[in-house]
Amino acid sequence: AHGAHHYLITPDLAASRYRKRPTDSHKGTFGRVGILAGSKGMYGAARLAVEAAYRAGAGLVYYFAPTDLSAAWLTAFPVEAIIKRYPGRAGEWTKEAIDALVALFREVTTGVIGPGLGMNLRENVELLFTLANLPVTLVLDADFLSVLASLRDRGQSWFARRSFPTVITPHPKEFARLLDVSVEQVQANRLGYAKEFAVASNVVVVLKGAGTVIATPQPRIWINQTGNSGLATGGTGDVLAGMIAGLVASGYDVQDAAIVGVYVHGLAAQLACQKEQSEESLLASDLFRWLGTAFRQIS
Ligand code: B4P
Ligand code: MG
Repeated sequence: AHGAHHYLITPDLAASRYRKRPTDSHKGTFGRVGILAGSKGMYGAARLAVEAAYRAGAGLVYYFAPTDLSAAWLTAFPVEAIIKRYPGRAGEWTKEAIDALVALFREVTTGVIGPGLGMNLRENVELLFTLANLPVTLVLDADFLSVLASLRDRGQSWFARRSFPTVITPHPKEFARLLDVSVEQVQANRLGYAKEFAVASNVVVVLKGAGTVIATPQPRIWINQTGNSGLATGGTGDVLAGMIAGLVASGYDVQDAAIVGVYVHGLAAQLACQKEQSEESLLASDLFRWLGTAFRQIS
C-alpha cells in the first residue's frame, strides 16, 4: 500500500550497523549530548533521557535545567550528568532563556528536545523558530512534537528551517497530530505515513509502537521486531530518545542510530522480562540494567 521497499531489523542487520568503539579513544571521541526536557512534575522524563544518552555511549551528557528545578530533584539525576542552568522558570519562555539555551546547545554535538517539556512554547512562535537554527543534530520527541503540530502548518516551515540532521520519535498519537489525521488512520498505514513525512520534512521518522517503523528521506524504511508490551509504560519513550541521541553523539549517523537504538531498546525490554521482570512489572528505568547485555548481543 505504501509502495516502498522496506526491511526488517533482524539481529544480523542490527549487528551490521553496530559500530565498535575505537581503542584509541577518549570522551571527546563520543560527543556531547545536551538535553532540554522536563517541567514541573515531569522531570523524571528528563532524568531518564540523560541516563539513556550516557548508557548508549555519549562521552558527556549535559542537562539544561531551569532555575526552579529544585536541588532535591537534581540529586535524582545521574551524578555523571553535567547540569547547566538557563535563566527563568520551567515553561516561562523568554528571549533571555532561549538565547542562553542557544549558547548552551553550541557546546554540544547532539540535542534532545521534548520529553516532559510541556506545551508553553506554543505561545511563542518566534522563540520556537530560533531553536530550528540550532547547529546540531536534534532528536525531537513528545511535547516538542505536539508544539510543532500546533503550528498553522503543523511544523512544516520549522522543519524546512533545519540545516542539520533531525530525528523525530513520535508515538502514534503525536504523529497523528503532526499529520492532522486520526490515530486509526496512522495505524492503518504506518509505513506510508512515516515515509511520506520523512521525505516531505527531510527528517528521520521513528514511529513508535509494536513494530516501530523507521523512515528516512532517501526514502528507506525499516521495521523493528524487538520489544514487548512491557514497554507500554511511562518513560520508555524518553529512554529511547536519549539513546538515539547518545548513539548519534558517539559517531552513528542518524539512520543507524535509529536502527540500533530501537533494536537495543526493545531487546533490553525482552531480556529484562526473561530474567527478572515481567511485561506487567517492567519499569522504564529497568531498561538501563539490560542495555549492556543487549549491546553485547550485537557487538
Ligand atoms: P503520552 O502521555 O504522551 O505518553 P508518553 O509520556 O509519551 O509516554 P512514553 O514516552 O513513556 O511512551 P512513548 O509512547 O513515547 O501519550 C500516551 C498516549 O498516546 C496514550 O494514552 C495513547 O492515547 C497514545 N498512544 C501511544 N502509543 C499508542 C499506540 N501504539 N496506539 C495508539 N495510541 C497510542 O514510547 C513508548 C515506547 O515503548 C516506544 O519505544 C514504543 O515503541 C514502545 N512500545 C510501547 N508499546 C509497545 C508494544 N506493545 N510492543 C513493543 N513496543 C512497545
Ligand atoms: Mg513519549
